[in-house]
Parts: sequence; C-alpha cells; structure tokens
Amino acid sequence: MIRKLLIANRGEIAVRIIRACREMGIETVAVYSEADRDSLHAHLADEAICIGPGPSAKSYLNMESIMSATLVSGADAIHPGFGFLSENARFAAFCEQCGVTFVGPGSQVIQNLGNKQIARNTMAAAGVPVIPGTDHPVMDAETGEREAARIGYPVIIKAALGGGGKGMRTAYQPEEFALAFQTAQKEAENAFGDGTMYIEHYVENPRHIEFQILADAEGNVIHLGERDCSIQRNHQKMIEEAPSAAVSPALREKMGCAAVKAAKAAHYVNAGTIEFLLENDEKFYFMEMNTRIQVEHPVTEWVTGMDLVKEQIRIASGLPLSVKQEDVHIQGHAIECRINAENPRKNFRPSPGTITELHLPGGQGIRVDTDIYAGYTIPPYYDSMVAKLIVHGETREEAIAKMQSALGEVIIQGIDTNVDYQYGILNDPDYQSGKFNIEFLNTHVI
Ligand code: MV4
Repeated sequence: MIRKLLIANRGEIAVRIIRACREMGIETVAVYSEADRDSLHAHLADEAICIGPGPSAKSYLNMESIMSATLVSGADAIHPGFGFLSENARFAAFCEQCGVTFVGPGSQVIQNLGNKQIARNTMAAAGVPVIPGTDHPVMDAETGEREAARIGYPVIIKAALGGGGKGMRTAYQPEEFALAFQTAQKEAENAFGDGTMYIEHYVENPRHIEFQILADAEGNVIHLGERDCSIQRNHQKMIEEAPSAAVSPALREKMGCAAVKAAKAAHYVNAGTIEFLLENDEKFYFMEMNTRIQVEHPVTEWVTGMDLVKEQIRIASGLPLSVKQEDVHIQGHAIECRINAENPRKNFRPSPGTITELHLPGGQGIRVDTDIYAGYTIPPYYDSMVAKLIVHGETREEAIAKMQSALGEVIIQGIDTNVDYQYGILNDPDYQSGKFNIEFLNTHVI
C-alpha cells in the first residue's frame, strides 16, 4: 500500500491530488520552487520541500531534486500530475530504479506510446483504426514525398517523438512537400533531439474525441466514455465536455471498444487517454495515447461519478479496478472551461500578477478546481491556467446555461483573464447547436 505520496507538480492539479490523498488517509509531500513559496499546494500538503529556483528546468523538471525530496521525506510513491515529468519515460524508470512507485504506467509503456510511430504500428496490428500513413520511420524528404504520393494529399508530416502539435506540418500538394518536411524535421530535431518523422493522410475538419480508460495490474481494462476537446486554439484546449454531442450510443460502444483494445495492445496499466480524430459518425481514427491524468478529467468524473485520481492511486497500489464496464453509466452532461491568466484581446498574452479581488462561483452542479486565492501572486514561469470551472447538468443545454451563469459570477481582479472570451464561445450558435470541429476558433470571431 501507498502510505506517503509525493506530488511532483504544482497548481490546481497538485491541490487535486493532495485532496484525494487526504480522503484516502495517505500522507502528502509537496515540492515547490522558490517562486511557489506562497502557493496553495505547498500549504495544503502535510510536508513541503523546496526543490529549486522558479524556472521549471531547475525545479519541477529536476529529476534529481525531486527524487532527493522523495527519499528524504520517506515517501513511497510519486504522482506526477500532468505536464512536467508526467510522460517522461526516463523519470518513470528512475522511480523504478529507486524503488519508488510511479503513479502511472511502467516506463517501457510510456516510452513505446511516446514514440507515435511505434504507437501507430501497435494499434494497427491490434486492429484499432489508424489514419492511412507510413509504418516505417521517414528520415528524408525524397522518401517522404514518395510515401505522400502513395497515401494521397493532403498529408500531415509528424515527428515520431512529437505530440501536441510540435514538429508538425501539412502539405496540400507535392510542390509543398519538401519545404514542409524540412521545416517539421528541423523543429523536431530542436524540440526532441530527434528528426524521425512519419506521414499520414490529413483529415480535414475532424472533431477531437478522446476516451478515458482505466487498466489495473490484473489486466482488467474499462472505458469511461469520451470527452469532446474540439474547442482549442493552437493546440491549447479551451473547453471540454462529456459526453460529445457528436457521439451516439452506438458510436460510443464502437469507439470505447477500440479504446479498450488499444490499451490492451499497449499492455497499459493505470489511467490513460486514447485520442481519436472523428471524421464523421462512422469514421474515427486512433491518433495518440496519453499516459497521464489529463487537465479535463473532471468532466469524466462528473458524468461517471468516479474519482479518477483515487483510481490511479488504487491501481498503483496493486488494487483491482473498483468497477466493471457494465457498472459504468454516463449520467447527464459536464462542461469544463479553462480559466487562464491571459488577454484574448492581446493575442492571448499571459498576464501574471497579483489577484487583488476574487469571487468564484458555486452552487449545485458547479465545481471549481483552482489554486488561486485573494492576494495570491501568479508567478510568470508556468502555464497560464489558473482555474478550471466545471459544471454538470441533466442535459447539454442545462450545462451550457449553468456555465454561462457561473462565468458571469466570476470576479478576478488584478490580472487579465479569458472569462469573457469563454462566455462568448458558449454564446455562439454553432457551439450551442453542437456543430463544431477542431477549426471552430479559427473560423469564428468570439
Ligand atoms: C492530425 C490532424 C489531421 N489529420 N492528423 C494535432 C496535435 C497532434 N496530437 C496531432 N494533431 C492533428 N493530427 C491527421 N492525420 C489534425 C491534428 C490537429 C488537431 C487535432 C486535435 C485537436 C486539435 C488539432 C488542431 C490542429 C491539428
């Protein structure tokens, strides 16, 4: 069993994990940077250890510092949250070597799924639909251009070690290919130290639908339905919801089955997410698998009634899943808006600073996951997300109304936020009718 757990993260997700541990009777150790001395997570944990200066590279990404804090505090497990070291196979391996439980899948699984070409081949071999594309690494533009001609234009060139949009370029015709390839490859070499590329047919105007799965060490795998994450800007999700307005019960059954198959093919253990592109109501394709708890996990929690962080900790302790597939029922509709310290009228420029006045909404069906408080100073070093506003209603219409009411109540003074922008999205007729795809924010003026 896990007796004491170190949270290798900050912000609202660190607070979220501390709360789950407290309810489970697990002692908590927070780590914090010099810029995070006054942060909520450092105050809420049973113990807090400073691990270095503000910049992430010297603190939340510093594996040696974090492992030292773990060993000194006597923690027997590390929860990595999301971002930072959460999908770093070397860090998971380091935990394994030190005899510390990593709350997540094994390092080899993280590594295999982190290589998107290997992940693609694994899924294709298991019969999970993948987008027509290459099954071998592509290292040069000439080979790539031949493959692109075979696959059919438009194509997308992706970095094998990429994900989330870096090292990615599209080409609509052969004349564009060489430059797109070289640009993507250079970006990949700079970002990941590896220029291995793969190519897929480019699916235009799809929805981003992801399935939450849970897998225990005994080989049980279940899915908890989908989240629609199509409302995004430059690969930063803004609004997520569960279930998707575009997924019928029959399609949920088919995609859920594919998601479970994908997790089994990867020998997956713990909570994971299978990302699909949904082209229309019968065509969906595996895109990648995320091996972390995700920012948007609360919408799944609300429609299933499950606590995903507790499930993660139970699984990492070697316990079996607490529910069977037939006991999972999707109830009502949940929406999450990410509240960021940024100015949408100034190209979404980050807006760190001191919160002088704060009122957060509440009431039935409203959840706020945040680490901010009145008087708190948001440091400039980290992601601009400062809160997640999550609502649950019986229907999608009720959830939208509740979210608009909740957004209208928010008062955050002293910094700029995207609260009004989020309200604007929820007011859009195409958003309200559920007719949108990943291009929504590129094609609508909010
Ligand atoms: C694609 C695609 C269309 N066709 N692959 C974006 C990030 C990375 N996870 C893969 N991405 C995409 N891959 C094929 N074959 C479109 C995207 C994409 C995207 C996907 C989900 C959500 C938002 C997106 C925004 C731009 C491009």
